[in-house]
Amino acid sequence: VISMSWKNITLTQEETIAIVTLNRPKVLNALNTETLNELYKVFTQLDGDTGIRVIIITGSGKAFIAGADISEMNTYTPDEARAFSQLGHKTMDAIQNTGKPVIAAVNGFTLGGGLELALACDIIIASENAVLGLPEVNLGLIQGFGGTQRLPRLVGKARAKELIFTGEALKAPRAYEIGLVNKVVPQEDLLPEVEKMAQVISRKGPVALTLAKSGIDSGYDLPLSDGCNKEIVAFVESFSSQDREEGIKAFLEKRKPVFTGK
Ligand code: DAK
Repeated sequence: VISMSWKNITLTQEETIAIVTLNRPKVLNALNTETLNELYKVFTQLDGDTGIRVIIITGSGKAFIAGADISEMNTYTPDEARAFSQLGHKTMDAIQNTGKPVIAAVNGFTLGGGLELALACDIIIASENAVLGLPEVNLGLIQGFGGTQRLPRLVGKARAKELIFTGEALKAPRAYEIGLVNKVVPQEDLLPEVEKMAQVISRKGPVALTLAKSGIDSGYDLPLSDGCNKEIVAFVESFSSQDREEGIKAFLEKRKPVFTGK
């Protein structure tokens, strides 16, 4: 991992897994401009780091992220609001579009921009005490970091409208029932469980993971036949990789593969 000092986040590495932790616990890790800029930079760096196979994002203290920073937004002019929303989208896109799987380990309040950030990740695992919602209407706002687009794609239009119109937050078990989170685990098991899943994923072929991720994401909005055509192209690409050569060779030689991500 390229080491750099960050003000609002910390970056640690365990083997090939990077853990990005939001670290402004005094304001429940609220996302201000500086934090979004740091997240954008760290995800861009991790994307280019061949030593990293999986990225985990979590929050320090009693929140994952309690939303965009309300005190910073308080004084925004419409132009500043546009710039802030664009920075947020750029950051969420950097998270969604990295070729590496990203798991959100949501450990408490996951509200507003915090849930929008989790929605840009590939998988969300929640602790039992997590609370997830989009409360922007309480502030007379709508979502600014992709929530009106990513939430309906994940849980369906009617459920997304209910959550966005009422602003009511869901407890983790209900979030699991509607497919918003992949799994709910006891609070003390959250990071160990997420790391376990990250380790499983980190042993798979990196080229295949990248192609599978972009295939699912880019195909999702297309007609089925167009998505399937994209799959053919991606299959050929995986077939042409050294990872595929090694993966099949290792299977036939009854040993574990050593993938290089090439
Ligand atoms: N921003 C800034 N500070 C926050 C914050 C936030 N989102 N959430 C909490 N804090 C601060 C609190 O002000 C408090 O600071 P002090 O009073 O100690 O100085 C500290 O964190 C601890 O919070 P509490 O004392 O309130 O803690 P509690 O356990 O009592 O309550 C809570 C936790 C999460 C229920 C409560 O803090 C809360 O309701 N927070 C606000 C949650 C919320 O409404 N989040 C959504 C934010 S809106 C857009 C771009 C983006 C967005 C929209 C538009 N455009 C550019 C158009 C996105 C909007 C949002 O995310």
